[in-house]
Amino acid sequence: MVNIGLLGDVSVGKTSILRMFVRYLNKGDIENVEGGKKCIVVKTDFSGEATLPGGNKENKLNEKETKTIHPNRVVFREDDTNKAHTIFAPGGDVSRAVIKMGVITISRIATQIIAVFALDRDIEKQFKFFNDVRFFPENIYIAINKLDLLKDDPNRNEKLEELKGKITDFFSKRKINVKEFFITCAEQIEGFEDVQTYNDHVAEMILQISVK
Ligand SMILES: Nc1nc2c(ncn2[C@@H]2O[C@H](COP(=O)(O)OP(=O)(O)OP(=O)(O)O)[C@@H](O)[C@H]2O)c(=O)[nH]1
Ligand SMILES: [Mg+2]
Repeated sequence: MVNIGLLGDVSVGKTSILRMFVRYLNKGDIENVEGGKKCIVVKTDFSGEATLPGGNKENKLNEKETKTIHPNRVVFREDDTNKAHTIFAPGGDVSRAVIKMGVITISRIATQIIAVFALDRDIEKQFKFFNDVRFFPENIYIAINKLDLLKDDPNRNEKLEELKGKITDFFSKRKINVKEFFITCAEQIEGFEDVQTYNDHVAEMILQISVK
């Protein structure tokens, strides 16, 4: 049994990653990804999601419509071994005490942590979130999400490598080792040619970390 915690700053896509994973399980697509196998959703809890007022749906992906107050949770089971795993995704707005409580709780009960970063937000601000998290395992995983935002960028690989370097440095100062980077897209973005590949990475990441 693995408890995975998805941690990261506001709006980096933690809840979207979790929803994407559930979609792969519900549709059976989880069997077709790299390292895939049949898994069943046991339980989902997205009840801690609050709708924000004034959500204008026109520019859906840039307009935040919901925010996680109480941690989202998904329990799933591997069909062959019957092992169950839980994924938790607390909110990122730690300026709210109730959300911060969720982050602290999950950071303590998680046996594996995925630190989620997004390509559309200032990296220093995203690091600041992690300064408030005190309990960390020695080894963590990193998801760099919203890869679609670099879809037409000729310097995509250089930018990713630079970001990976900064993230590795940041955590190594706290004696935390980055085990692996996953580059993801947690939404079904129209007009993004490689969307399937990077959606698949969401499923592959969670599967790889839990099924070991
Ligand atoms: N373009 C793009 N948008 C994304 C991606 N993943 C998530 N989003 C969008 O980013 C916004 C925030 O997503 P959430 O999943 O709610 O982020 P979160 O990290 O759970 O936010 P909090 O829980 O409030 O901290 C939403 O509008 C999502 O549609 C992605 O891969 N690409
Ligand atoms: Mg969320």
